[in-house]
Amino acid sequence: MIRLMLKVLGPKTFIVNAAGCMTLLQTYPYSNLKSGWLYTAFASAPAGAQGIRDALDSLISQGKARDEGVNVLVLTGDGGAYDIGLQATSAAMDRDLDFYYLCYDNEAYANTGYQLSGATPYGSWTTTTPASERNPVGATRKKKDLFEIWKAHEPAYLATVSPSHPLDLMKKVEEAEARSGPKMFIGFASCPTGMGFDPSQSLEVARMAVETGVWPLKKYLDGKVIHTYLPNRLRPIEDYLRLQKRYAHLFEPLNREAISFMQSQVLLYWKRQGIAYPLP
Ligand SMILES: Cc1ncc(C[n+]2csc(CCOP(=O)(O)OP(=O)(O)O)c2C)c(N)n1
Repeated sequence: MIRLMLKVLGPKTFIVNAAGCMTLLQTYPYSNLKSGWLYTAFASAPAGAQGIRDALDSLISQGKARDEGVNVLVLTGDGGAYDIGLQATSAAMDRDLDFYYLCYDNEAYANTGYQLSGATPYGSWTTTTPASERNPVGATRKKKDLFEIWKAHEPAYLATVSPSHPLDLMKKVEEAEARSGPKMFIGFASCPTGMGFDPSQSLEVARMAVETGVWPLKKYLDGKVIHTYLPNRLRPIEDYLRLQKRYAHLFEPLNREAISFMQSQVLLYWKRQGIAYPLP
């Protein structure tokens, strides 16, 4: 997703990163990116982005730097976006900061061993929600709806993306480019280590998240939410769950009740969008 995004935005993109797996893309003084990079404290990436944007604008207005159209991009995991950095993100959106934000959502605090985050869905194993006799489900809370939380701020652009749908992703970034203000992206991030599958299945897992309706592809602009990809019919949620070890406890022994609940939640989401998919 980062590669696709940077293909559109170009190397003149300054990345501001909070602690997480992607921090390891840069090990000072080495870099595998052409972009600039600022590593901030966990909760403050959007505040760091404000600093970079202001510094650039100030240098340009003083004639000390040429305006080369440098973009500022915040890159954080879901722990950073949904939880610890939510306040800083809200404030940056409130100030109408002109920046991009990619939350790569692997649905847990992955870098520290896959602990429960606000993005962890019901039924997922994490190291802090292990399935047990007392709690055979794993995580028992609903995933926070970050799209709706961000949407309430009315950012210039907001979209969900998936690496399994690269053209959808790139088109959205292109569309966002034409706008000034907060340009917010939430991307499904397959995590082989935490979710539990072979890395070669990463795209398959991401695609299945979309085809089961678990990960809707949508955008919000000019006051409207538009779904950018509608599966003809939904694949059963089991097809998605069975690919990942984090859901293995739901099948051994079979927990029909939990799986049916998860399926009903997916259908409910789409029903609320005005799309009545039949039970797959
Ligand atoms: C204030 C603070 N608390 C805890 C940590 C330890 N820490 C480093 S990365 C990380 C997990 C980040 O999770 P997420 O934002 O979901 O990104 P991911 O690890 O999934 O890439 C944590 C807890 C930290 N760096 N700073």
